[in-house]
Amino acid sequence: LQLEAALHRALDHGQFEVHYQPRVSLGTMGTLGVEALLRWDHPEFGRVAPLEFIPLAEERGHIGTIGQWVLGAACRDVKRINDRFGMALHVSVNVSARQLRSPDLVAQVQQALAGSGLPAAALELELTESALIEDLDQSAEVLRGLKSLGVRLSIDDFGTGYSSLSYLKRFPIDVLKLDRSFVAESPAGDGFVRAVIGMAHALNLSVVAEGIETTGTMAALRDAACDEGQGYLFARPMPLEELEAFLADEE
Ligand code: G
Ligand code: G
Ligand code: MN
Ligand code: NA
Repeated sequence: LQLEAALHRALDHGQFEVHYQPRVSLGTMGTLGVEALLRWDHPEFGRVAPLEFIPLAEERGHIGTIGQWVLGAACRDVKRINDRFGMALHVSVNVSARQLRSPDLVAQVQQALAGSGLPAAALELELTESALIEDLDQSAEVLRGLKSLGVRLSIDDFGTGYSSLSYLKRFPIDVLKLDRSFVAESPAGDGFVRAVIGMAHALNLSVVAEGIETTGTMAALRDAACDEGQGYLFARPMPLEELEAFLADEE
């Protein structure tokens, strides 16, 4: 209850910050983009985990306002980085089930792009399989609206749910993100991982492996033709200033 009241005021009190985790090409090892991950630091409760406050925000109807703020901040920050470094990084923003059900999502995304000047092709929205299959017809309609703006769409946490690829026939998905449990449990490069990557490629999807922590895992995924990686081996999620230092180092 206390947490809910605090969450209600968090935006106005400037307690949210977007952190960014690099996504790296397994071919060139260069950074291609970043995932936006929301952080909440409360003066009393300290750092509250997204796994705790995102469900609360969804339940209490705050996710729309928070989600819009994240979209705006992420587009603005990455536009600034691209201008400053002469790069063309993309940014991925997580979209929860309730956001996907909202009639405002397409307009919010359009507004974040227009307000920042970030090209639509540089924005990716991460959706989960479970959110998509809640209502297949409504999801299909929202996804069509999002695609007509020119943004990219990815399936997040792949390997944790049904892990069906069949719905990809009806949805315009561009990227498959393998969940870190899937990456950790399947000895990378085993038949299962290879089959999923092969199927994704046959469907013209690009594949990102999450949660890469060791060079062994990275090498095996690269051998399995996985396109990109994300994980502590490359970098942790970090504030904007640290990301700028990270990119400056990389140059
Ligand atoms: O860094 P990590 O603990 O941050 O993130 C945990 C989970 O919280 C992620 O799986 C992600 O799906 C979710 N999450 C992080 N930031 C956001 C956000 O801005 N919006 C939504 N909807 N979920 C987020
Ligand atoms: O949205 P999603 O569930 O995919 O969010 C990714 C989560 O994974 C975030 O909480 C992020 O902080 C976390 N993460 C990113 N890289 C690693 C990693 O290499 N190891 C572990 N354990 N967690 C990671
Ligand atoms: Mn994600
Ligand atoms: Na994931």
